[in-house]
Amino acid sequence: MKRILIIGSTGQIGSELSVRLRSIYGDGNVICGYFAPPFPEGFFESGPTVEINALDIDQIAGAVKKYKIDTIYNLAAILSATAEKNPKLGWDVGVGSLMNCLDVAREYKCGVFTPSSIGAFGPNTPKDNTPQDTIQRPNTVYGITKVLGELVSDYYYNHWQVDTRSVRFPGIISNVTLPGGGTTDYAVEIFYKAVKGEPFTCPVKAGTFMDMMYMPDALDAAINLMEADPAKLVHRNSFNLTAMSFDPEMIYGAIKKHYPDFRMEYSIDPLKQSIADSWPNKLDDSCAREEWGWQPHYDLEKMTADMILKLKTKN
Ligand code: AKB
Repeated sequence: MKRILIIGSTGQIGSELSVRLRSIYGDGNVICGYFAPPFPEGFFESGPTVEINALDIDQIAGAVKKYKIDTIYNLAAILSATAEKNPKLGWDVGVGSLMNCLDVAREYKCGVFTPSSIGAFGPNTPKDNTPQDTIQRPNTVYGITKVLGELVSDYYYNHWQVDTRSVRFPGIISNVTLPGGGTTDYAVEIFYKAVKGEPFTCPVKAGTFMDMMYMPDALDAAINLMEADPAKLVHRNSFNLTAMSFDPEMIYGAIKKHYPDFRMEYSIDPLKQSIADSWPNKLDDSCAREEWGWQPHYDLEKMTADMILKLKTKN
């Protein structure tokens, strides 16, 4: 049975990944590292927790040693728009937390999962059916840290056999914990407004296509990659992934099928628009499909129905 440490377990992905991992590997085998509130309901009662600042290598090493960890999910992140506003913080967290995890993993022989992103691509990357291996010259701090993360993770695997694995997540849409400071966050926020019966102001233009994914598929991706037969992995850091690609008009249209009176207007955020314009429209994720059986279950319509159902139940 795996012994897992999640760093950043209270964030958008961590708060749901921790529940899923505990249902698979047992509550006591998944240690939730936390840094700052807010804490999900029942967080401290549902299994072991440990306070960890991802920039403090001793805290990570201490937890790995104490709990006999063999797998680290490193989810500490400053998302793209926030990192552009505070590049030093973006750089420190994006690079520092990963380097700490890799060094601890090397010493204690752990596997490491790290999310990369569609942000690892840049304006001169092919925009449609973006290949697995292609030009990566991002022009954001977030993207630069993601490319560095991919390369250094491969380095630790090739030189020291650290079992590093990673996916390039698209925008993740979820109904438990809100994301914060991302360029794709609008695709989450729009649902909260629709369910409340309020109009939505979209920060990116019609015609801005980005890859997206519903949280249950994102959790499957992380877990299935970490369970994949290493002999079948040609790539490691990092796999292209997608589940759907849409622009604001398409998600608006999908929501309007449930709420015909819902209204969306545009007020363009120049920073988010410029980041979105530098990212691909749609990735080619065939390597993930071939090497470890990646298969998303939610398209735009199915995700929209489920998001609305879950948010209505929450309100
Ligand atoms: C962001 O928008 O910064 C993230 C991402 C796509 O990596 N959601």
